[in-house]
Amino acid sequence: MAAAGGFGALGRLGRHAVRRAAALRAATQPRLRAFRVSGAQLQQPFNTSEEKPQFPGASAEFVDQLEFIQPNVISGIPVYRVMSRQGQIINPSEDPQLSKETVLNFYQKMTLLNTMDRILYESQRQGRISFYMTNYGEEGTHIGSAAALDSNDLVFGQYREAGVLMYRGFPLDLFMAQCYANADDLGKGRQMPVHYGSKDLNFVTISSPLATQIPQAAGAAYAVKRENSNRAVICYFGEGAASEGDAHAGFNFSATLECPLIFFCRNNGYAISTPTNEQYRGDGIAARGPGYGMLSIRVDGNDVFAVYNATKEARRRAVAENQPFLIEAMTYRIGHHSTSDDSSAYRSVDEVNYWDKQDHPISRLRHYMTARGWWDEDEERTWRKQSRKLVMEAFEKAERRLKPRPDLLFTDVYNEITPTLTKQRDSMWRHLQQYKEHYPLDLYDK
Ligand SMILES: Cc1ncc(C[n+]2csc(CCOP(=O)(O)OP(=O)(O)O)c2C)c(N)n1
Ligand SMILES: [Mg+2]
Repeated sequence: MAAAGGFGALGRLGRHAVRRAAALRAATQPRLRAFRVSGAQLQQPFNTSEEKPQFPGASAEFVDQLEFIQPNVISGIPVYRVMSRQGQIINPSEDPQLSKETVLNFYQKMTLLNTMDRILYESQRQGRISFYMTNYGEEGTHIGSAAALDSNDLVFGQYREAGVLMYRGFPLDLFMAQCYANADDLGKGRQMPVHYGSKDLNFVTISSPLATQIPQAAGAAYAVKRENSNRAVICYFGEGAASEGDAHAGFNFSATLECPLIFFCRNNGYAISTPTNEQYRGDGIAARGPGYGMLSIRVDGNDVFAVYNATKEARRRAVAENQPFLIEAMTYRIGHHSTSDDSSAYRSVDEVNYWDKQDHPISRLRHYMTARGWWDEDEERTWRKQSRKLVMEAFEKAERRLKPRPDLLFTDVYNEITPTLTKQRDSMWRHLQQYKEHYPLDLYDK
């Protein structure tokens, strides 16, 4: 209706008259927007009597010296942390004071993810699944951030955030079903391994093209704000994906539309073989926040409490004030990029070993727990055995399960299957009938 009325008016009055009328309306009507209006971003009042810049695009003073703005004037945005590498709380007022039960849950989720990664990685090496991506070294970013959200907050992931889904309660059976593309897979076997999704857990299905989730998350956060539903959206991405044009679109839309969105960048040092010093020339990803008018912070991603505190506060303010936040979590990708990569071709074993042995999110949390008498060697041994058993059981079950019925390939895009798809489906069945000796149809659901 509004669009039809608009075009009709355009025809009658002409484009300029419509623009003038709109400008007049805007100038004479009080601002009706219910949402936050940040003082810093308001234009300065229009006042031609003063010798000040009147450009609508910036609030600024004139200067009479030619000077370029230096990038990185402040050398290095600081890294917020709560715990030292030995798991000691540095500033007691920053201690989130989580209960023993909560901390043990963090630890168990981080280590379970690690165990699942080892088994699925090996399974790919043995040719049992087609592909895998490990999360080694980034467990703190997943669990710390996931724990700081409400369960109905919407998650957009990149692909290396399996711990977020695990924290939300996605069972091992479903992780395995997805990687095996078996009949229990929620995606019905249509995606590559690690492209998880769960409508029940508010986790949007992963898609391979980098950074597409960033503008989608901005759109979703805008919708959430319009619903006034007290929900936030979180969008995870790598420092490599942040170089995509889509990242700019997502950042700018969410800032200008004032959306309750947490941009969570996992800066793990590499985008496949591209190190960060070839990825960008500014001060990481956090430095881009001010350019978009976003509140930003850099945190130690290997400190699960620092990630938790930063995400919790960003989430609280994003919803209360309707504005996006940018968190850059500094971490290190200990594993290869994926099973299609061999990282020894572009980085040293010493470098990887440093992060694995001396600055690991799991050992840091374990130091913290041990110092409190919450965990010891015996408990560690028992849990390692128990978690391995849980993963192996799910793994064996997934491997035995049949594959999804082949004709599911044609469902779920349209509510009702279209004539063209019906033709293709029938032709597939004829083909399978004719050449059945070439297809292992007994491995598929009937
Ligand atoms: C549009 C697009 N370009 C390239 C790729 C290939 N690709 C997949 S992952 C990746 C690197 C991404 O690195 P980063 O965002 O830092 O995430 P990380 O893998 O380090 O977690 C690239 C180039 C892709 N999937 N999509
Ligand atoms: Mg990366």
